[in-house]
Amino acid sequence: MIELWHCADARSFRPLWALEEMGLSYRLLLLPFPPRVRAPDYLAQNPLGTIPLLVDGATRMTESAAICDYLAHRHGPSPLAVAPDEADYGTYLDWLYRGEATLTVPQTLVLRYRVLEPEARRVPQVAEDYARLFLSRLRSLDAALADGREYLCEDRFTMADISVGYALLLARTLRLDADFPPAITAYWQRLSARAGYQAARAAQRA
Ligand SMILES: N[C@@H](CCC(=O)N[C@@H](CS)C(=O)NCC(=O)O)C(=O)O
Repeated sequence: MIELWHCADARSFRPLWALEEMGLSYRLLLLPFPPRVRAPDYLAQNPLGTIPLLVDGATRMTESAAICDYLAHRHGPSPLAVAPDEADYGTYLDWLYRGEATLTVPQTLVLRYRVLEPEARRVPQVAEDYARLFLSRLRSLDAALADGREYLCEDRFTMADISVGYALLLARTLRLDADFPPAITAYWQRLSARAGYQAARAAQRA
């Protein structure tokens, strides 16, 4: 049985969403955030203290976007991955990685320096600068959606949409979504209306 270690609405939401989209069986282990501090026993499972951790037999993975691609291949074949012989393979990999490295990382500075740190250690200037950086990086997404496409690759929903969709979910949590361009708002509404997304939200509530 696949095991996913998860904190509500954290990056482990990507693999949770992917598991639901694929209809795979899994066991969800919910932790308080941050587990490093509030569930120190978890360090025995993942010395980084970060989530996600996916355990699948002898496989242990801690990168959310990589886990999505892994699930589609190891437990596929699945249309949620784009294969090397498809036209959008490179575009798929770019969005899969960009969702995390380019779109989520700047938001983590906003989260830390606007929300998580105790009042005395908050740094409004850092939070504001990285919020602006995130919003400027959304230009690549707005441009990709400008031709009216529903999803990022191959005219179908893929793990690339989950990777980028999570960045948009985090932006909503941080209230950065008021500045989304209309095409991104519509894209987000499409993603969040999916049964797989709704099932993942229900799973983390349970
Ligand atoms: N690049 C990793 C980042 C994992 C990560 O930093 N997760 C955050 C939650 S969103 C975390 O566990 N933070 C708690 C900590 O650093 O102690 C991924 O995409 O999974």
